[in-house]
Amino acid sequence: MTEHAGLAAWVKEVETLCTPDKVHWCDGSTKEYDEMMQLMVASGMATKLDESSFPNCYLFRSDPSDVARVEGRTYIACREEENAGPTNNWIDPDQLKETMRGLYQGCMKGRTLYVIPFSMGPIGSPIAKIGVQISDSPYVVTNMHIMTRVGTRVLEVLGSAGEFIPCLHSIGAPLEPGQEDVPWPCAPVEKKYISHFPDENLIWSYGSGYGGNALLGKKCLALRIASVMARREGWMAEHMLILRLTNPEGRRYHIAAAFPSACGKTNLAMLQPSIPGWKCECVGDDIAWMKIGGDGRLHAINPEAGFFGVAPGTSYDSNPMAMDTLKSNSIFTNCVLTDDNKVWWEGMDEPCEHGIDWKGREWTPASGEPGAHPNSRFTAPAKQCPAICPDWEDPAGVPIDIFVFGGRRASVVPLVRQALDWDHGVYLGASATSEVTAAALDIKAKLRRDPFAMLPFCGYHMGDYLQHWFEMGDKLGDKAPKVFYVNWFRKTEDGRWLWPGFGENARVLKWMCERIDGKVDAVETSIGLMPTADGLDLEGLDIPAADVEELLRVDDNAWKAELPDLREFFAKFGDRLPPRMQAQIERAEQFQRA
Ligand code: SAT
Ligand code: MN
Repeated sequence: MTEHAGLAAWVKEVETLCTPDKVHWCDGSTKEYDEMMQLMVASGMATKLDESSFPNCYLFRSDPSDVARVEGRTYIACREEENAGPTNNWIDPDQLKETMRGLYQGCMKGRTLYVIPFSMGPIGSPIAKIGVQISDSPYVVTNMHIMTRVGTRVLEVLGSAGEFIPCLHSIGAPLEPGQEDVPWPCAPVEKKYISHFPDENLIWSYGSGYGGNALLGKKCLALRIASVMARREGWMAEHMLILRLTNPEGRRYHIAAAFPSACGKTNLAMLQPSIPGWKCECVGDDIAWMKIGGDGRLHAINPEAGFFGVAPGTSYDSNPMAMDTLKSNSIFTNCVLTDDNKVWWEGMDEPCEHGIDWKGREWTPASGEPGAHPNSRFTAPAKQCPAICPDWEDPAGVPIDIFVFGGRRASVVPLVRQALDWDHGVYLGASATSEVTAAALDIKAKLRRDPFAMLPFCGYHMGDYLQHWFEMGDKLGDKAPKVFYVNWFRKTEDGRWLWPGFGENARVLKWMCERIDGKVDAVETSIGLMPTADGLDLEGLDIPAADVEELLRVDDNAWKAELPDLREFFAKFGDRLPPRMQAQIERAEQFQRA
């Protein structure tokens, strides 16, 4: 319970509206977690995995309709439609609330209402924020235990009048007396709503029990609502991993990097450098909150406490650190259950001959469909990662030296380049583009523009967001991080990878560190500052000189061919496109005309 009158009143109000059978205040304890898991095993929602291979781990199978975020049902309900901008869905807040109140009416009948007090960021950190989620899903409670800091300590920090972000969630599946429950209750897609009311820091989610739709601390609070707060208050909430790189002399560099999905963000966050003497540690794999510190530099915290990672493709080969993290105390959703009660997914080191697929059907490799859903997930405590940075919970955060943007492009975009200056860096982040398919050549692939990897996560007008980036640069001045753009995914015309990726990406990060220390020269080109022929440390790497040349080649004609589409994309922002972005587009056009 709480001494906070505002919180108590809100919980009472929701209880009256949603009419649950019971109310449970979460204390965040291990006992609470274990009891809820036992409850879900008993009800058939969860399967306990083999205790010797996966201690304290559980598998869940969602409803086949409830497997990912629903961007089409996600709303930014600010007062003025204009302020949501062209990249968000908008509904008038009063109207949306009326619709949703209708849905919430009696929606927790037959269920328990859980009150989940949580902190995004180390409890008490000046960068952290407190949220309170109400949910009728025990699956959500256990995931929130891993992904955030839940419990009584949060209520203590909140005190009797502290500020919190109310996050209301229901799976939207009331139980009538005598009605039998299903393993994964949820509402049909046309009744799902993931709603944000940024003018009052409020989140209302209905109808889904999955991932970012339901774990409201993550994308809803830490990105959509926080991005609005950050702009208002002069800080940054970004869809970025955070890592610390230490060189052989012990000098530390902190990197924050944004990539669209399917570009190996989690792998980069847990990179194991191939070059001798260099060490990499993970601070966060998905979200960075950054504030200017007393030293004038930008300091970042990871607001989360766990990893909600895509399972398929994760293996000892691609990401041993993630594999070691998820070995215990983890939750798996929509993976294959093997005959010996372990989990499996496509791309794991060993093949699986027989098991139960994510839909609960018998499965073999001959079944003709993936056994694990492509968006199947692991929820694992960050502190279990062998590469976690010892300072990952430092309330002051880590000082960011370098921003990295990137995307997946088979052609045109070189392995690495440095922005000419801050404004050019903002232009690089804003023009980030990735192939939706893993097709061999760009011509066949569909390109998705995803500025700063924030397209589905920016809680206000993207044009204003770009302006906020420019203004942060003005505030930071010469203490601003240096900006780079990478592409690990270049291919030859016949589809061969040009760059080995994974641990070898440390060579590119090393070049960035040497650039900021002024240790290596760069070549100025029309698209930025490029490594010189011998700029990258390629020692011990078996790669043909011609491939390196191709990886670093600037094809002005190809760049020129992309500019009309980019201009069209930016035109969507209308008169909210910052003049400084306009100037960058014109600069690019001029260069490529010359
Ligand atoms: O489902 S989440 O939003 O938490 C993960 C993702 O889509 O990136
Ligand atoms: Mn993400």
